[in-house]
Amino acid sequence: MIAIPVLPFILTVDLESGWMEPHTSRLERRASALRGQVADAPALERLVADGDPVVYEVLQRDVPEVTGQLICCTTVIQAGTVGAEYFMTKGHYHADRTAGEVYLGLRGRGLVLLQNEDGDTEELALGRGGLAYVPPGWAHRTVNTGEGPLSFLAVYPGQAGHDYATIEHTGFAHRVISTSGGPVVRPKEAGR
Ligand code: M6P
Ligand code: ZN
Repeated sequence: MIAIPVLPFILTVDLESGWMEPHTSRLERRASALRGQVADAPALERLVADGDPVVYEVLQRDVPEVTGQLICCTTVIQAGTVGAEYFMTKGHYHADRTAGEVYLGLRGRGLVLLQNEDGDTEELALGRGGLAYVPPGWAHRTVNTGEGPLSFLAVYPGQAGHDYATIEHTGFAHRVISTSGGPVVRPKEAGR
């Protein structure tokens, strides 16, 4: 494949809202996109029936999805819960397991859940100014544990691709639950 040349460009990222200009794509994921991923499926179906709210959106400046390019995007996850489980991204491995990623926290508070195919798991607290490093081969999901939107900038290799199927099949090993004492990370097997 011959890569289309990309000229240098500058993007403006609003450090509060995460809004990126000029973006060339905008992806919205609604509650229904989390089907099969949450502990409380009936709570999710109530949310879907009640208007299927946007849980998060991704603004991106597209570049060719090839080695050497860097994809830059911002994600804004709304505050909220499905049952007791905080709003979160679907999460994915990169189809190219040699591709890592960095997240720079802009606004709000959250956790990045990570796991690899050897069964290792990690969680990273993400807040304004925090840079979360996702090594190659680690699935990653971001959870908004705050009371307002969580926004962050992501940069990852052009050829990375998104593999959703592998992690949908196994699920993430941990859930992040809202309790009276604050956010708690629980093993998935513990249910709600
Ligand atoms: C970050 C990046 C994107 C990803 C987005 C939403 O911005 O990791 O590549 O698309 O979060 O996450 P997901 O693709 O898991 O829905
Ligand atoms: Zn990624």
